[in-house]
Amino acid sequence: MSGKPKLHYFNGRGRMEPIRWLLAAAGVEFEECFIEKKDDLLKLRKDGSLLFQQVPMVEIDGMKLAQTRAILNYIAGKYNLYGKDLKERALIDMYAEGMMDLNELLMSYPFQPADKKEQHLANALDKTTNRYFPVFEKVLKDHGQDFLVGNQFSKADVQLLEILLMAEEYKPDILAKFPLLQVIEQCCFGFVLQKFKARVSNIPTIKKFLQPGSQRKPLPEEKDVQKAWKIFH
Ligand code: IBG
Repeated sequence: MSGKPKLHYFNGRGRMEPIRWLLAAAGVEFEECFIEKKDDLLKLRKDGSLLFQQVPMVEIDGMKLAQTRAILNYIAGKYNLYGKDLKERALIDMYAEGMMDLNELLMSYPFQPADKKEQHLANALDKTTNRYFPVFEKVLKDHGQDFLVGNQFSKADVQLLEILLMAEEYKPDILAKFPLLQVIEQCCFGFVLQKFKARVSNIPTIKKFLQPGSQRKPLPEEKDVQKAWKIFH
């Protein structure tokens, strides 16, 4: 066995993508075992490999871990991306959970039925702009540090960059909007997040993951949605 973590999921973003991001950020090489058809999923279930009969599943350090958040937390703890004490961990969890909620909204857009897609995207982008991004903008602006928690790179920073880039895929100018009130208050909405994006994108492990040919997955196309649908439903 290679000793590298082995990721079991389909060949697309879905719920595995934040795990790929976090491992890449930690500089950990990983293998991927793609579920191509329903039978592959059924085989894992039959093996007893899936605790709740679901993926993502990650083989790491002799365990078969299920549940996205548990997997992320294990990786974050192991690679020192989870704060220095309980209070920092609580902040990281709080921010990361907000990002998971937003991630769920954005990531599930391609999987919506045709007649619900437009409304789903409008709602997701409204929440992105008016609920979630201002929180992270304010946190960074208020403490003036480079990273969200404890002036130290953590899993919250990795998840924030992933989601900033995903939101930009849907709305390229999402960080460049200046709501009127904020202009009057001379508070440049998006500016702090843009700087954060540039800074974190330049961390060597992340820079590498952002290069073409990495294990980062693209936005799903309709054919990918159909394929995933057949496997999981
Ligand atoms: N709480 C679990 C986690 O976070 O790991 C949920 C896991 C989950 O829903 N897994 C799906 C699954 O295995 C695949 S991701 N379904 C089979 C079953 O029987 O429940 C599905 C998904 C895709 C794209 I694909 C976007 C969002 C979800």
